[in-house]
Amino acid sequence: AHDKVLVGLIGADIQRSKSPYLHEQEAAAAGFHLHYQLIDLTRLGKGVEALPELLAAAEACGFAGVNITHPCKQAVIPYLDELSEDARQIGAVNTVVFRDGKRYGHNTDWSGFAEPFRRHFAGDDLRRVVLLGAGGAGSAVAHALLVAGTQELVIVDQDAARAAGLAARLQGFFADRRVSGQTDVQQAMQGASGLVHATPTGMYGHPGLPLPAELVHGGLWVAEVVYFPLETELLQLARERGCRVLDGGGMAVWQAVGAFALFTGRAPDSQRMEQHFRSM
Ligand code: SKM
Repeated sequence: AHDKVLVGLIGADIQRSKSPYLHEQEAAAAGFHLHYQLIDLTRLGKGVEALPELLAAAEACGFAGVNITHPCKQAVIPYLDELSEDARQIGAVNTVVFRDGKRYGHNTDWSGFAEPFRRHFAGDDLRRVVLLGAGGAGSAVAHALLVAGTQELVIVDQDAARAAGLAARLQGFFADRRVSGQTDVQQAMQGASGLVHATPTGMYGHPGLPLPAELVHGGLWVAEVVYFPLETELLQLARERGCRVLDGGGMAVWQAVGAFALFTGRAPDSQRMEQHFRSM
């Protein structure tokens, strides 16, 4: 095929995104041309209100689809024709496919977390999992943790209403589990079997630990969503304490694996994409 596949990313402040490289390298390795265009609201001096105009422009230009990131993952929903069941449950979209004049919304963030999680922590204790962060990444990860079989999920967020709201929403879809919201991390961690971190703390520009160090002990498994840097303060501490750990790189790669397949209709080589990612 001599056609070039056009895809992109709509969001604010996205100049450091690794998506262009990940998608373009994978297409090149698979023997076709793909261009991944950053459509950066910050650069354009626009806000989420520009979404309908930017979606229409991408569609008119023949894009196969676009990824959607902060702050547009919820705002994009009214402009779509159809939503996948998982995107509907999560209430957020990170991948829009344009096909036959229609816009289809998907969420590959949750599957992006679920796949490396399944590979890495297969058979680990899912009795009581604490999730830090009820924002965009947190919502997708919470869904993934319940799909993976978590019995009791405790969602901690400084914003009590946000934690409780996400918990109530998910409880409705997973009636046989226990899902609760909480602001007190110390209380949440009592009896926890695993810990997942989905707040910005630990990212470049937001240094620090997302919970008191004394709450991290060797009996926990610890999964991180932050991937910039890959080795966060939390992961360093968890390793020192003897925890089994999973870094945020897996989710970053696997959300792209899912989006690439949706955009192009071809299954990418996930191992090759992971190698590309880790060599960046
Ligand atoms: O959900 C992903 C999105 O698909 C791509 C992205 C990026 O390139 O920064 C971040 C996440 O929101």
